[in-house]
Amino acid sequence: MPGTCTIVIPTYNEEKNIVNMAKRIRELYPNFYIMFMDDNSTDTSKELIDGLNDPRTKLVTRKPEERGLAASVLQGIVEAGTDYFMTIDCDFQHPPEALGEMYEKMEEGCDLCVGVRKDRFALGFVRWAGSWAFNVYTDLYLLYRGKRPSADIMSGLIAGRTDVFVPVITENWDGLEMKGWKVLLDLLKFGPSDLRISNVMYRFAKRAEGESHINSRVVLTTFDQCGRFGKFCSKVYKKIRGM
Ligand SMILES: Nc1nc2c(ncn2[C@@H]2O[C@H](COP(=O)(O)OP(=O)(O)OP(=O)(O)O)[C@@H](O)[C@H]2O)c(=O)[nH]1
Ligand SMILES: [Mg+2]
Repeated sequence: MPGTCTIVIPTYNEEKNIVNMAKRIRELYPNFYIMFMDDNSTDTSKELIDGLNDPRTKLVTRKPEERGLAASVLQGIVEAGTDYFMTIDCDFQHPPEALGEMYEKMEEGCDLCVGVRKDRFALGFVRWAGSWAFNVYTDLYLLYRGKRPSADIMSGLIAGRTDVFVPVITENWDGLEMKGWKVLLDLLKFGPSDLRISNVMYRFAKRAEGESHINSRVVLTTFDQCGRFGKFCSKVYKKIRGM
């Protein structure tokens, strides 16, 4: 029997994209479940999803005191209840078409499949350079811990087996970075060292509609995920930026 799959989508004020995303996924993958993990958006996201009346699509309104992109994704994975989970942003920077190839990789028997951006320059030079430097840094950190590195640690497009990762998440809940953005780093850091990992290349696009929520805290939280030296870097970064 083919594996069941839930697409977990973190959202905050995505009313301009949310219906298009739900409809596109439904068009491409009639059997997948869709879970929007919404951090109390102040726009009409909830009404729009309710209005779709799709039994396989739901919007979960999260507790306000637990707000966080990573926390939303981690909760979604735990609550998915299917064989596989996949995560994708709601702004079409990740192409929903890539999910099909990732699903095939999961069916072939891998534990984790990572969407790897093949055109990271589209982010602009500064973000490309930052992303590259972080990748090298986190790879070294993961290797030091005896864990598998990743070709694109900053990727938010990932798929995994729930039977592998739900225990990883629930058993390490207190050590996970909830306010951060880089869930993949924690899944690799706390996951088994012999994970079977596949990559799928994809073209990273510009945000379709609406506003970006990224800010310099992403740098801090990612450093915070990387042990004592990472926390030290985070302090230095805060001092430099006067935060
Ligand atoms: N649940 C939840 N989702 C969030 C939060 N902040 C952002 N998101 C969602 O996470 C996804 C990625 O956020 P973006 O603002 O696009 O961040 P980004 O892609 O790193 O940055 P850009 O490249 O500038 O778009 C989107 O689907 C957002 O709606 C949050 O605090 N909680
Ligand atoms: Mg985005």
